[in-house]
Amino acid sequence: MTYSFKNAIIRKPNKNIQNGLSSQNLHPQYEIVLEEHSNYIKAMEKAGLKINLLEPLEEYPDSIFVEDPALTYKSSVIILNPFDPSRNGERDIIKGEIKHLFDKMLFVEDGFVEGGDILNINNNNFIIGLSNRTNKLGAENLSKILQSLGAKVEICKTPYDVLHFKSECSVLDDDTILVSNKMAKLDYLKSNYHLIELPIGEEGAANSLRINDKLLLPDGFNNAEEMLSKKYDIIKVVVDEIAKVDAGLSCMSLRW
Ligand code: CIR
Repeated sequence: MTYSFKNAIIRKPNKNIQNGLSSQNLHPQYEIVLEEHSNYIKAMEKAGLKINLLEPLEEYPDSIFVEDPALTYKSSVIILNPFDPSRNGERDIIKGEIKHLFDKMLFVEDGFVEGGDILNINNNNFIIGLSNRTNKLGAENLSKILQSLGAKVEICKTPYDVLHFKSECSVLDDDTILVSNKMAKLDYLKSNYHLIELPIGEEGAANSLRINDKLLLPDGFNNAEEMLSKKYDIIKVVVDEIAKVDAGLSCMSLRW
């Protein structure tokens, strides 16, 4: 099952988070981010995860978003290649910090690919979304690595105005994906999976996190909550401050 996890890697926020990349030029306050982050960790623990906490990296404002420089798959970890120069160096640091947690470490050497553009659907099928952060070369190189580990991979396009493929979709069950209305239009998703579409205005809820028997849902999306609480045991997590740097629930951890 894609959502059956025991462990997570999370990095403590750094005081420079106010200088993180932000499409709206917003600057989150460190103290508020810290509070949101601490509640995020509590929610992950409640969902049954053991947390491996990494130290903050002041020189990398976006480094709490550990999902982007690495990808876990089975007992392996693949070190990716973040596109933005302000983030690329994160890969060289995280590889030394997490190596001991996995049996095998593999590397995407050429082309750019960020974890936010990679959707693991049922531990067998991956979608890599081409975006402003993930290019064809990076996606193809990652695809080769994943295939060598036994996975099937489809390379799709992230809608042009969505930062990462997973900014607006997430796995709910092995064949069910929660999507924004934009993502619901993608042919590959439509024809292969059962999609649950969120109402317009609640796109942010699509970056939810199914972990074991819980569904972590960003706070503030009432329709999404009402819809999903019929089937899922929801933990609401406030990410309003972190959202100022275009981030949500999935990007703050690596799960396996
Ligand atoms: C960035 O633009 O790289 C960060 N401010 C946000 C990264 C969010 N990551 C993700 O959705 N996987």
